[in-house]
Amino acid sequence: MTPKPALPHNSPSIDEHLEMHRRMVVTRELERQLGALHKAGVTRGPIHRCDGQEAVGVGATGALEDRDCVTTTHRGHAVYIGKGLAPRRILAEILGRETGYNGGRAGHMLIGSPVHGMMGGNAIVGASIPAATGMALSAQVLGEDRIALATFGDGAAQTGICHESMNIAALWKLPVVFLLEHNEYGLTAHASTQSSVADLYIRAAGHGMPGEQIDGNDVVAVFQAVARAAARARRGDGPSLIEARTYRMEGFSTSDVGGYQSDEDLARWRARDPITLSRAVLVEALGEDRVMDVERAAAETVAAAAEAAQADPPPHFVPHAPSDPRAFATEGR
Ligand SMILES: Cc1ncc(C[n+]2csc(CCOP(=O)(O)OP(=O)(O)O)c2C)c(N)n1
Repeated sequence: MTPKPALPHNSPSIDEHLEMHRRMVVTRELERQLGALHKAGVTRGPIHRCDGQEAVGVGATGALEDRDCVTTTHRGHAVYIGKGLAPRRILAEILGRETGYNGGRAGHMLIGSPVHGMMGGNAIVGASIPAATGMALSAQVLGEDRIALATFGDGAAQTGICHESMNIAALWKLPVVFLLEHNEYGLTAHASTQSSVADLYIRAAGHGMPGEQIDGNDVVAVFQAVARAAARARRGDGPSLIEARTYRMEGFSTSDVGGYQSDEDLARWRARDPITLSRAVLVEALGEDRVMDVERAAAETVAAAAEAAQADPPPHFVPHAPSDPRAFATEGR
């Protein structure tokens, strides 16, 4: 039997770390802008913010190649930014403008950009998991050198389709990484009311694949874990499950009135803010000025993007023939 090549070095360079830091700050600023735009009545429908969870989506996508495919959930802004989508076009999409990635028709939960390997957020809980599994099957069948990564929440981890996907991925050694973003809540229900076990990574053993639990607020730890799992998938050794422990710092969505998260938990996790943790390491290595410059530029980019996107035109609707029943469905909107 040919010996397996040694694992590549899995740590990000300091420049890669700085770029992930920048992307986390962009994501945080995006969330703040969206919160303000929602309050001002500029956005339609609820928005699911990922404040405090930026390290998961950004660190994971930082460890992938551009050609790799990613699926995400209703809370996917960090994944969009991590995969290289532009804040201006994300905001335009959320504001329902023609310049958005999907012509202003996707809203904030369903943004996709196949050229970036961003194969879509998904509002159906659990649905990002079989979608990525299918993309991994496609890569395997076509002999293409790319892997798929599914991000999903602890609520989604309780769905049947999650286990069906993991079972077939492990059986067929599909090149997929299952990244469980455990933020302790599904809607307003704490994870302890939804799962028979507290540590969800142990379920990997039941499917015969490696599983590990990591600090989801440490962007370098997320990068390293996903890099290891991606290398395994690329070697043809099959899937892995990574449980990234983090915490949801805002409500379930902008419609959430809150009151069910304890002040102690919020304070404990606020002290472990992923951007603060990352900044400390970077300031030590690169000096405060360099890091602050990057953060300032990131905030300016998002502020300018929000302004520009609001001035963009609405989607161009093609009128339907009067006999087309869809014409009635859009009447009066
Ligand atoms: C199949 C399905 N069931 C229920 C819902 C309603 N719903 C939307 S988000 C959510 C909770 C999801 O929790 P989790 O997977 O932990 O993600 P989080 O919101 O914490 O990021 C539920 C039940 C849905 N969108 N789809």
